Amino acid sequence: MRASHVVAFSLAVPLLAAAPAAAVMGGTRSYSADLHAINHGGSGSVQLMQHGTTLEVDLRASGLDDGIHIAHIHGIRQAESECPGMNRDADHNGLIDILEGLPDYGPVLRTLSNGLNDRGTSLAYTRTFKLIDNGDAIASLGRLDQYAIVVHGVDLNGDGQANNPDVQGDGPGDPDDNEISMPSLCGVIVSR
Ligand SMILES: [Cu+2]
Repeated sequence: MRASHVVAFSLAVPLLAAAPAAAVMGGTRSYSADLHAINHGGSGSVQLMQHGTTLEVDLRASGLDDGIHIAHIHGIRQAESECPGMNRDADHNGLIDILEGLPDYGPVLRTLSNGLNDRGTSLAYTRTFKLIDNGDAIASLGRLDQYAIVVHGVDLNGDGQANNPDVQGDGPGDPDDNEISMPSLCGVIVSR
């Protein structure tokens, strides 16, 4: 895959400027999300521990199509972030692509994946992110239970790998045939 495809994917989902937020007080907040299949199969769960400005994320998933699986926290601050249903399939191709799902889960707020290196039919990682909420207008996420987690990567051409950003060869700008950005799992973050 050419690097330009990754750039195009990133630019397709611009980070919205978040509204100024109250600073997070001390202590630890715990959250979780059950991940459900959007397009093909699979399931998973995510545990999130927020200690001040540090976020520890433990993500488990299985039953995915083999290939590249990028994961993000999606959302719009102080708006309800949910997971899309098939009613979002605007072009009636039987898939909810990344743009069709945006009204529900919102834009990318935080990338959880390790570049394009999270691959396979299952995922299992624990990662720590610093300065996840440093109180300024851009980086502040506030409470995480207003967001959703989306795992991407669906094998659309049946070659056994979710790795092609332009299956139809009509240019990478159209998300309806992008195996890498195609959502595979989505889960709403809740407090626990
Ligand atoms: Cu995403």
